[in-house]
Amino acid sequence: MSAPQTQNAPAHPASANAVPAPNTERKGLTKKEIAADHPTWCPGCGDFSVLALYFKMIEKRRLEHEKITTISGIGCSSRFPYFVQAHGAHYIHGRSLPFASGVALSRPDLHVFVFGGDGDLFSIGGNHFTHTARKNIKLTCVAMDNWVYGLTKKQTSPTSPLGFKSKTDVWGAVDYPINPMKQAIAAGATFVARTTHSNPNHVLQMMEAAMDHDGFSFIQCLSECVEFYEGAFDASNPRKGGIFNAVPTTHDVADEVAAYKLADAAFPGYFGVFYNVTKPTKNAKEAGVNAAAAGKFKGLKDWQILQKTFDRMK
Ligand SMILES: Cc1ncc(C[n+]2csc(CCOP(=O)(O)OP(=O)(O)O)c2C)c(N)n1
Ligand code: SF4
Ligand SMILES: [Mg+2]
Repeated sequence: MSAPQTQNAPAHPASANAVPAPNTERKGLTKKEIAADHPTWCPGCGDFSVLALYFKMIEKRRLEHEKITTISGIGCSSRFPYFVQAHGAHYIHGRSLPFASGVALSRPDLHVFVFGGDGDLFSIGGNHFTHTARKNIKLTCVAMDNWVYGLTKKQTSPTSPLGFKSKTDVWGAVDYPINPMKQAIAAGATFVARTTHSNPNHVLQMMEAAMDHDGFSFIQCLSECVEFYEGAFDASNPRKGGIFNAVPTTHDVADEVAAYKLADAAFPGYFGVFYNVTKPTKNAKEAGVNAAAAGKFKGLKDWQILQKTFDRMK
């Protein structure tokens, strides 16, 4: 039986991390209050759209500054946290996910968002992507995929198509690109969705659904680099003569093989939720381990627990 594509699987009962509750006491934040520095992206860059929709989601869901964290690596897209007036970190290239995992596991009251580029998440950070997904750590990871290294001025990225001419492949890329959707499904991500900067309502819908998911949620968001890969995504944009194919309503989001088949469609492919299942998160499992350990050491001070541990090692 197929489920509606935007329907979220119910939260796991043992979940340690909650979806941030909408703030009902304080005045909701406005875009003006959430926006920090003026974005330094090139005029027309797709990244503006992703940022605008993130602001919109914070406004719409009445999230508080202190209940979200925005984390990134390095790249044009990874400048993201600079532009958000909330807690966050612009971390090391490719290392946003391990940093974000630490935040998510130690602060169950927050929702952690990671924004990164195709190079950041799938080249230097590819290993971290796989392991964060398989551990099902509750956070949302948005890959702002422009099929190129933008910040460093046009090198081939892991998602650049065959034949793409860049500074590292002057005669055209010869390496087969990776497919982020297949990569995420195969790695064990429990929520996998695809969207594009040129469809703002859809970006917002996917971000909200990802945030509501209890587990590792991944969104591939096509985000055009107008400077180094102009027109890359025209075939997916009806305003440029392309076609925006929504995931068929008959698609079963709990069917991993069906999700993989959707991911295999040739560009422009499909947009929407490909995969959405509920599995215990690492957050919930670790909380269980911690609670069991705390029960054993009831009434003891921290130094006494430490002493006991050292004594056991003798
Ligand atoms: C450890 C390390 N290696 C390489 C770099 C150089 N570098 C910075 S950003 C980047 C790639 C950016 O591409 P992507 O992640 O796709 O982001 P975009 O700029 O396209 O948004 C590279 C190779 C770096 N800053 N640190
Ligand atoms: S170089 Fe490309 S990705 Fe970077 S800000 Fe400019 S348009 Fe955007
Ligand atoms: Mg890129």
